[in-house]
Amino acid sequence: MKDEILRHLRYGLGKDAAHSSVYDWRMALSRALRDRMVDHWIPSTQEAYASGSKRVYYLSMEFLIGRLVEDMASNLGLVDEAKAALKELGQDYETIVKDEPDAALGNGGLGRLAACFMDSLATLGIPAMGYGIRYEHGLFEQDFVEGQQVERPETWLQQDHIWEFERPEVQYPITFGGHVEHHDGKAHWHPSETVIATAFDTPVIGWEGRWGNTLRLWAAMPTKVFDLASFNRGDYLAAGRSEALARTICRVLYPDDTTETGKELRLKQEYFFTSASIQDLLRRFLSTHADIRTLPDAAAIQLNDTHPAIAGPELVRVLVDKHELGMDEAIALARRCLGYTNHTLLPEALERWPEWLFGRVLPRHLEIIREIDADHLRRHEGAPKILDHGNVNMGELAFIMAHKVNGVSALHTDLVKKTVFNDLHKIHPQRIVNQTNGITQRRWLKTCNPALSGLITRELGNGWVTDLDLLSQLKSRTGDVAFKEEFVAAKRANKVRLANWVTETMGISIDPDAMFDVQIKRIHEYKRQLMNILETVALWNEMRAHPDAGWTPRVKIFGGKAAPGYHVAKEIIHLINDVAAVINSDEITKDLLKVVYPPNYNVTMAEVLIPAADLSEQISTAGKEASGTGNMKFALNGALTIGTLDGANVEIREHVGPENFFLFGLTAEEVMERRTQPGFARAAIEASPRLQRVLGQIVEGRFCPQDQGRYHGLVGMLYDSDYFLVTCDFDSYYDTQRRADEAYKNARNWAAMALVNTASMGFFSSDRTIKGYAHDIWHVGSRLGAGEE
Ligand code: 26V
Repeated sequence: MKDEILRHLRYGLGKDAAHSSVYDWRMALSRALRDRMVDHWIPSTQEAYASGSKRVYYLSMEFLIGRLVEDMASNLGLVDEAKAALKELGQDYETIVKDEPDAALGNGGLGRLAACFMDSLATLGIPAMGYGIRYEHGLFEQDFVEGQQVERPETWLQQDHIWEFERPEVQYPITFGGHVEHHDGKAHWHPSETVIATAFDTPVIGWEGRWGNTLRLWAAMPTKVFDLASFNRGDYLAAGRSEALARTICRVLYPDDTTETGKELRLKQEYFFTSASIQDLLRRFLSTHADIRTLPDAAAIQLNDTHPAIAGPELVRVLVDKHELGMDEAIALARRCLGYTNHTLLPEALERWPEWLFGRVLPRHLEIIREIDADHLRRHEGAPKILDHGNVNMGELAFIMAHKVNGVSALHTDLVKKTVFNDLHKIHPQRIVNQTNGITQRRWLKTCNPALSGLITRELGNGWVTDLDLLSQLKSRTGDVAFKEEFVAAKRANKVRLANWVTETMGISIDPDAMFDVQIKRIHEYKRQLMNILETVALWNEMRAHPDAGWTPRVKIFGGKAAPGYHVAKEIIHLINDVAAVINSDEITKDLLKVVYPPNYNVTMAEVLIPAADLSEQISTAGKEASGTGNMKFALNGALTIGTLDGANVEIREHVGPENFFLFGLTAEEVMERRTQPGFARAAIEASPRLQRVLGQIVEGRFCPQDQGRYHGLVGMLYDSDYFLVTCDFDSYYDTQRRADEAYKNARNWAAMALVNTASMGFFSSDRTIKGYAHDIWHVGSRLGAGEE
């Protein structure tokens, strides 16, 4: 390893060791690791190709992969070797690891899920390819200026993305606009714009390098650098048009995961990566198969939400316009390839395109969608339509074009059947299935929490790394005082690590023996960070009134970004920061309560916060969080959950047992019922003197004396509408927090509950999730050991 690092330093980077920076060392180390990856990757790729086995194509607009050095070193079993080699070279492994930018090609849960799935697919030896976009700028970086969020562009590609291989030979034209002519019984699309999609491949190597898959991200290039003919004609704009489109199409990840639907560039991004992926998988298929009708035996295409839903019409277009299949046959064939995962019920996040816009960008696809609607209506009278009220409904399109549709937790799948897709579910009662989300324990325990994972491996061996159910053996250890002490010591070490980081980066000192209470996720009204900060103020009031009442000291930790255009979410951020400033400078409560909100929450920060958490905040309005995956990461790392019966919380509680979970709040059914009662919010506030007081303080400007009206709108909204029922759940949330306080005082018992949480998380491995998809939806198997067959 040492020689390899030096070789890359010298011949890859043109540097000598004496004059190398941390960056140079990281590049050299990464290159050395990548070489080893390739040694696993190429045989897997060859095997998949030679065996002709069915492949999974996971189409996702987002892959939130974070840093890769540690993951790659860990999966290859090279961590110790790398550390030792660097040490001999006078370099520190940790420093080098920290130099890597966090690849943030996603917004949140949906993108991180895709990254966990890639790890599990490779570990399970399932031939698969992830397809996405190589954004030049990932999710914006967040800063706080006087407590308010400001966004800065993210620039990860200003450094070499060391893991990828550019594939200039893999290129496809992607066309937009123009018009369609019909003659000789055929459709001819004459597009007005073209860009070239070109591939960049990152190897994804599973545990112990047993199998390797590819994450193929598409970048856009102009067709010709310069259209000389147009230029000479004096058409200067046309000469640069393809160049301009190519430059914008992969420029930036859309940072809004709810409202920013209906933007033309977004539609072009979606079609760009979907069409490239479909062309690519068809080329691969046709290089070894003669009959296009056997495509479903070779390709399972999974749509991560509706963003790639244009895959249905695109596949039909190629089958009909190029391969001359009949429309009905093409639709049926495409359906056998496609699966669709729904990730949200929020109406504002369901994609709809105005028909006029859609037809302008993709005229041929609009015709095909009309045919799909007609075909479906012929078979199912009165069925919901894709084209409705002047809109193209991408949810209906994905549903109708998929042979299986899945929700991401038991409750969510149930609600998908009862609400958004109720009518379609009645027509196709077998189509909707559940695949509860999962997380990869390789990143979310093994690498991010060496203290705990080392202890577990010492006790159980390392089988849990690929079989998380083995953790259940830890359940018998809840009475083992010595083991529990080590379990607690691991948590404490992680808390000290976090406390030091908070002091260094924010200048706030926090006590590692206080309860670390953490809410990290995108800022959204339905996730109710607002309820958390209101509860914080209520607790502070009580602490000030009775400072000697034997309080459990707490550190309230927040992390998360708001979409740049989401005004209310930004107000909530501002309020949290205003409250933090006042509470953190209060002499009376200084040993009892702190509020910490480090800016720029991302995957890397999660890897530090989650192992250090005692209490995990999963407090969404019931029925709104499709699954959640942070909830699983916390429980795996031995945090207890305070949460509602929402998303996967329901299943987490079943697995850990109700006595090891702090449940509160209305159920999804009660939520719907309560909303029908006029004035429910005002009534809830009037019934809660505690909440009234907190809201009064905020309105009076207690936390913003220089700008007293700042939160009038926010508080007014709670009185008048409160769609997410913060007011209704407030008291039960407050009381449950105090139950958590009491429980925390009994350190032994808390440790036992925490241990049961860790021990019960086997089900939430993304390995289990992927096996579910492979069996129920994709009908693919593992190639592990297949070489010796
Ligand atoms: C929607 C849109 C709309 C157009 C602009 C860009 C954009 C980006 C993302 C989305 C989809 C958001 C849906 C989502 O992230 N759902 C989350 O999925 C997680 C994985 O299944 C799940 O754990 C979370 O509960 C769910 O909120």
